[in-house]
Amino acid sequence: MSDPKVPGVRPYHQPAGGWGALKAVAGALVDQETVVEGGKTLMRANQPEGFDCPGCAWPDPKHTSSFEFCENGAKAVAWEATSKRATPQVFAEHTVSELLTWTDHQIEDLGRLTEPMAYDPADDRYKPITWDEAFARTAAGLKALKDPNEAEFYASGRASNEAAFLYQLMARRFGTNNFPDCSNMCHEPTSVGLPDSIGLGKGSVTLEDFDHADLIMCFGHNPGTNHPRMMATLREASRRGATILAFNPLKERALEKFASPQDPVEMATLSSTPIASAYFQVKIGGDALLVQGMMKALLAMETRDGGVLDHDFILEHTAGFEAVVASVEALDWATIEAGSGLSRARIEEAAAVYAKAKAAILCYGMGLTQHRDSSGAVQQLVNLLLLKGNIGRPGAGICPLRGHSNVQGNRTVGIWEKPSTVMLDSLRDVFGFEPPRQHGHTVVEAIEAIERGDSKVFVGLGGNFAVAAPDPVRTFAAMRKLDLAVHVATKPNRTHLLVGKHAILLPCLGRTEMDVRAGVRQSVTVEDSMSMVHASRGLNPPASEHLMSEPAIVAGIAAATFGQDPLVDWPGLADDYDAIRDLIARVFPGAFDDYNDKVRVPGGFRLPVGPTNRVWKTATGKANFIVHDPKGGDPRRGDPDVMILTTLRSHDQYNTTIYGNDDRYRGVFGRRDVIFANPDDLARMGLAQGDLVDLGAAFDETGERVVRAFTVVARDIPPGCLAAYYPETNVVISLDDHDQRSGTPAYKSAPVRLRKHQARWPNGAAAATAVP
Ligand SMILES: Nc1nc2c(c(=O)[nH]1)N[C@H]1C(S)=C(S)[C@@H](COP(=O)(O)OP(=O)(O)OC[C@H]3O[C@@H](n4cnc5c(=O)[nH]c(N)nc54)[C@H](O)[C@@H]3O)O[C@H]1N2
Ligand SMILES: Nc1nc2c(c(=O)[nH]1)N[C@H]1C(S)=C(S)[C@@H](COP(=O)(O)OP(=O)(O)OC[C@H]3O[C@@H](n4cnc5c(=O)[nH]c(N)nc54)[C@H](O)[C@@H]3O)O[C@H]1N2
Ligand SMILES: [Mo]
Repeated sequence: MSDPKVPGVRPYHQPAGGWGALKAVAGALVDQETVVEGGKTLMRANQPEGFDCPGCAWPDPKHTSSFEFCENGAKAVAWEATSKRATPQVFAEHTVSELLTWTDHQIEDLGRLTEPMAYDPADDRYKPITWDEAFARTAAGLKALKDPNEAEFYASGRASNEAAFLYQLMARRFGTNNFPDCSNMCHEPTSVGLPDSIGLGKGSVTLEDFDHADLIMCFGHNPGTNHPRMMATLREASRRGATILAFNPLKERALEKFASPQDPVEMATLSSTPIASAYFQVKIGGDALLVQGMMKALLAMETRDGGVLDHDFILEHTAGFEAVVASVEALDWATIEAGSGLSRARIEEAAAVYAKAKAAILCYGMGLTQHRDSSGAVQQLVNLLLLKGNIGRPGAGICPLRGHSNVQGNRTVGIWEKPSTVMLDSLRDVFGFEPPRQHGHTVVEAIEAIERGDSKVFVGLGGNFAVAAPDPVRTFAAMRKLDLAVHVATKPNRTHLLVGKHAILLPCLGRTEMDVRAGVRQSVTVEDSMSMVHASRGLNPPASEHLMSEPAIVAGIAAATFGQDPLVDWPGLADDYDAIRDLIARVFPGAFDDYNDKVRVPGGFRLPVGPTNRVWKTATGKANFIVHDPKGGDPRRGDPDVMILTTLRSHDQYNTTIYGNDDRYRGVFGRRDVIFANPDDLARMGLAQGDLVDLGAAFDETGERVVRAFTVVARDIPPGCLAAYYPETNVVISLDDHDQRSGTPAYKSAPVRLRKHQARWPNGAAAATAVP
């Protein structure tokens, strides 16, 4: 289908993985000038004695091979272990306004930050300051606020449990629950949807379950790129004869076939392992209806043949079965087919495979969670599993694929804008202060509060807040209104450059680096997607002698803010992470008992996960079937000219960090300015592959929110659907379009209009019709 006329776009026929992946590892190390160090460092990623790979949250196998190979893990490690340095001299050479004209890639490519710096508005430059000065200014900014709720404490999920715990303690001691965090843009529908269903906002499976499943269903995730170590697991399952079904609007290469770079035979013979047995190209945002269609088909099979549902499980362990049966039976096939983009026959095919499976795992990622109705969609996935008792027994369960390597751990230790009463009471009892009870802001709410002028100070523990968030028109303008922004970071990025009155940059150690405090080499701990907590120890020398660890930076801010604090020994905690872990164990009894002993065992320990053992901490005491409430609705709002855009990661990026411009498995090389569209749609609109197009937010009255002069590429994608890369297309994502219950932005279902590129995009939604 691909047309050779489009420069940089050509079909990629090889399997995912294979020699392409090995070549890419070498390339990543050379690009970042880390050939020797990076190579050595890689061998220690996700090994019992090394550091936790910052690439993703997929767990480590029990019997790790000598080298857990992963191309994108290699890129993440090389990115951090680079020899490039963003020194004060570099910042002296460029004003902030000038740096803002650079691409995201160029800004981060300056390299690792080396010294604390503060923005000097007189000169429009960041200039070095001492750590003491940096802490004093941060404390002064916080103490100047009338109300602690005028501060926002953002966290991106790379911080360790120790750093995250101190961070939430500092902010709550200060008096706020304003913890917008990357989870709010990512798996919040999991944290909101799953507790009502199964009593815990986390996955129920362990890695071993994948050895016992005979069916694995993959909804809306792209593991070849984003969880490459999962490919080894899927490949094993496939070779064992397990069935893998993929549900995704795009045909992702790694879900079709994969060659293991660790398999000498596949590498020598250029062979590969097929992954998905069947591929279902669901329409963007159509998953909840698709799954209800599968349930409807299962119920019909049960009525006809019997033996499909697990009645004992349903009776003993669940509530709400009859209501869901009634609602699914009331749904007509026409609605299901229109909403899912799949025919009844295909949905029945998927249901028949599921009906036969003895043990099934259901995995899902951002394709499920970033829509207007994602918490509800997640609950439909659980319904499907409950029908056949597929939670809480070997080889079965639900498996949300988390994003950042410790995003799940951050939430566990308290980074949460809606903390439980139990946790707050425990903080009170352990530390002797009354924590704030009022719920805080999510990411979207934080941006709205900053925009209104209600929030005046922003502290960021990692991440690239403004670039990751929707609608830069509003978000960037909001950041410029801040009295003070304080960013703890490893590398510079655009968010740091959106300065308001005052801004401070605090350079920290990365996961790969040695962390010595008070003469002792410290280790930190992290939690993976499957609730395994284990230790991580960096081994590289720090990128600069001035760097501080994240726990020490947080403690430094706290000590400057609270002075001689009778309740928390901040300087003492900064020098002894065992002492931080002892406090975590006291605040979360049961979960973290004997924390320090347990993380000293290689491989660590698993936190209690009720659903794994069929313990349901829900209001009914059972797993709940939940009726789908379709009010999230179709973002098209009845306008036939409106198309739906899903925004994706390329193979050469880590969220807002762009390593390079290739997306090998999708056959795109040297560019990111493409939009994938259905060929029939293009023909209907009088467009051809290779045409320059503009993409505008469909309901934007101002006409400002337009992605201009991108190239359209024909792809096998359902009609009415478009796909393009994040963050370049975030300008068309509205801050108002988010999951109604969790607030997660609808990054994967933006209503847009596509038209031939033209000089001006007409103002006003009514004028902005589709291409004639
Ligand atoms: N190398 C690398 N690794 C990463 C990251 C990275 O950027 N780079 N990011 C990390 C983070 S924070 C996260 S959250 C994860 C993200 O990992 P993923 O969840 O895999 O992330 P995405 O690339 O956003 O793509 C999701 C997939 O959903 C599909 N999709 C889009 N819309 C729909 C839909 O409506 N329905 C269905 N069924 N599918 C849909 C897309 O085609 C795509 O294949 O990866 C983590 N790991
Ligand atoms: N359109 C669209 N938008 C999206 C998404 C999407 O799919 N589509 N996905 C959303 C998702 S799932 C997520 S998780 C967010 C990601 O949002 P964020 O987590 O905020 O973004 P990142 O790009 O991961 O952050 C990169 C920055 O983190 C800093 N950093 C890296 N390592 C460390 C470290 O060890 N310590 C510290 N302190 N800083 C570090 C570096 O300075 C780097 O510039 O984006 C969201 N935005
Ligand atoms: Mo994420």
